[in-house]
Amino acid sequence: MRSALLVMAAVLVVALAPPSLAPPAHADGFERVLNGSFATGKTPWWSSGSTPSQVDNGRLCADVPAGTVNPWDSMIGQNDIPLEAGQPYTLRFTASATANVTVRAALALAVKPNTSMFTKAVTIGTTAKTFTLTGAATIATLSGQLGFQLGANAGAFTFCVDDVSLIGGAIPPGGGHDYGSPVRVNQLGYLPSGPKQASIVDNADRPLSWQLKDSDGRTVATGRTKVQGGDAMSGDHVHIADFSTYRRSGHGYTLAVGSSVSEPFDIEADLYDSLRRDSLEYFYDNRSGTPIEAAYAGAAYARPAGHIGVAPNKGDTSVPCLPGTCDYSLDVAGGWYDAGDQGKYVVNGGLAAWQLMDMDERSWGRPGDGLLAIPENHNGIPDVLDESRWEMEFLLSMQVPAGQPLAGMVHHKIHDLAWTPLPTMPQNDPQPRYLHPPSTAATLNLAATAAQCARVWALWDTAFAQRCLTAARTAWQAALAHPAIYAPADDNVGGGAYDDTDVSDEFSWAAAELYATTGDHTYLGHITTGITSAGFSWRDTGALADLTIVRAPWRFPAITVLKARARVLKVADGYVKDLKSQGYPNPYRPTDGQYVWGSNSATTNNAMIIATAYDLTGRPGYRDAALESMDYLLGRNAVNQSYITGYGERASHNEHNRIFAHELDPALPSPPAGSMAGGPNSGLQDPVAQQNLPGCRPAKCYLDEIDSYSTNEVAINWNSSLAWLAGFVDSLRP
Ligand code: 9MR
Repeated sequence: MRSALLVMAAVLVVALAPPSLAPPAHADGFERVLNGSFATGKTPWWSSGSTPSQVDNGRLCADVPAGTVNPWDSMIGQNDIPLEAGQPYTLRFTASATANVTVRAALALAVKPNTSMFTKAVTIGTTAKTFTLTGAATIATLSGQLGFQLGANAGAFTFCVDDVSLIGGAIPPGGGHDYGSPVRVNQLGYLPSGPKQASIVDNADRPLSWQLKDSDGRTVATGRTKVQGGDAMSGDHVHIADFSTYRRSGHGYTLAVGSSVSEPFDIEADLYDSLRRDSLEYFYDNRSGTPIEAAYAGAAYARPAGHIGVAPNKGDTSVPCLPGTCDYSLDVAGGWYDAGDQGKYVVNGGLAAWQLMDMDERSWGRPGDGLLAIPENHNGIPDVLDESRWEMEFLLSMQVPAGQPLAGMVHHKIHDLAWTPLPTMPQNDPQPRYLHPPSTAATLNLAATAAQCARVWALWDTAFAQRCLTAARTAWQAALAHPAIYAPADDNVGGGAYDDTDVSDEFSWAAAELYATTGDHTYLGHITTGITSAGFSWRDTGALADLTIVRAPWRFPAITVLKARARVLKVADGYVKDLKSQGYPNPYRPTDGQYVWGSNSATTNNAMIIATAYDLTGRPGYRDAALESMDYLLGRNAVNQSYITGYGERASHNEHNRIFAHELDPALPSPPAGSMAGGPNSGLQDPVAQQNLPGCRPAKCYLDEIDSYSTNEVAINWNSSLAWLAGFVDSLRP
């Protein structure tokens, strides 16, 4: 049967027709190619390294070199095409070349073992012709590849293609998602003394009966749901079951509604103990410039040091500026890799380091040393400070040295010249890396975090604290002298842009940190921002001024503290209301109805503000909302997904990452336990999302696929926020 299918798949019909003919009979199927007319440029089409390609007169044209041996030595193509096993597909395209050549159109698996579904040779001449080829897919995958193999022809030539279409499949684009049980719970579990709720997708407009069952299937509690109703962000009609009064610890509970049963969960006081450690140990696994040792990370995550100036690496011990921008090099080894890429960015690294240092300041150095599996865990210093110092040292190294133009300013970022493929281990990255020009935002980020560093390290290492303070003051002065140097939005090849053209919030945050550390009144007048319902992110840091004020209130004038406190509570109240107003307990409810890139970090950052309100007031409503935010992240959501690797039955594990690229190479691990996926994103900025999520409601715009970088990346500033929240909920233990 299998071989019969394969034979059928190989039988292809080739028809030649002029481009103007009416649509063929297959037009009732679904289009699977993105931008087949090249109307929006080249993306997401690619060409192999030897084959430069560009859009020319609305066609994609590739310059094929002479002398290639195999057809696949020179290619253009498109990946991330969803294919269904056994379904017929019709490929249609119009092509011409500067010589008479043989070209193979191939539908294959883009990932190992690169199985071919069909490959057909056609002869292309100098006059444009339209070709129609049909065949069947043999494998169900979201990682299909349509490729034009241009190699193994005699001389060099140019090949141009237009109006590419691949029609087929039964699942409509955006459909076919299996979200499992309609009964959605925190798949890790609940605290015995905490709120315990489930969200149930059901169209009934009357309450439904629920049963809480223990691991033996015995019913231990029953009740009726509350009809929450239509949920705007997911489009689901949702009921809520509340079993908070059940407080007995145990493993393997389930919640049943009718014939539907939830994923299993625990009720335990130490529920968050391992998550608070795993979410912090994520940073060790992402350290640059040092070997990652099996003794700490586990054998699967051990790897040689990346970017320490050893071939094929071209960084990071002596990194030059982008040509023409300055004429020195800096040793910027160390720090954490940002995300799925191996760039290092000051504004993002700064926020992540800030959140870790804030964890320490919140807990007064407890629980301290020995918490984490990292090399510094027996040095008498809190591990969370040790880990944040790994980044802090890198941030300090990005400051322009004295005597150079723009001295005291801070380089915005350092990253590869071009994007590397997935997977790429850091020690194998052959790309040249450059320092990108200083920006005011990066400079103020260093001013803020280095001032905080001076404060938290004063107790442990006065020399380091002093180094941080000097750097912070120098950066502040440099930013005042150069208040409007912005990182450009289009500097996004080989690394992210992290562009920001409003730094009034960074000035305010840095001033708050500098004042908190020094008590120097010159900074006070520069604190101009207060927290608003917009929350905070790497780009919008104004709210952090208020968080610093309420963190160290004795360092600020009483009236400043009173006002900051009132603002924090007001914003937290709004988030609690947002959480309660939704079918799934998310403290993030964007007013424009669109989820941002990294929406899960909006959830955790907003939950951090709610948790801060709890620290300030002790009101149980804030504690419960912070816990329920964890419910959302761990599975009580529109896609029944735990967004945290290693936690929950349906947990994300294919996040976009060059190191932990298990989905592409089974020999590599998935991201380590305690990694948080970016989460649903209305923007659909990557081809996998565009292929599989068109029309998605905001809370459902998510795919656990490695190529979906706009919904499923990991990042240091997201994990720092998760770590903060995990530390908070764990600290609620009696
Ligand atoms: O987190 C960033 C998000 O706010 C932006 O919208 C997005 C596009 O510019 O970039 C995100 O940051 C990415 C960065 O540019 C490169 N490294 C991976 C980051 C996470 O996706």
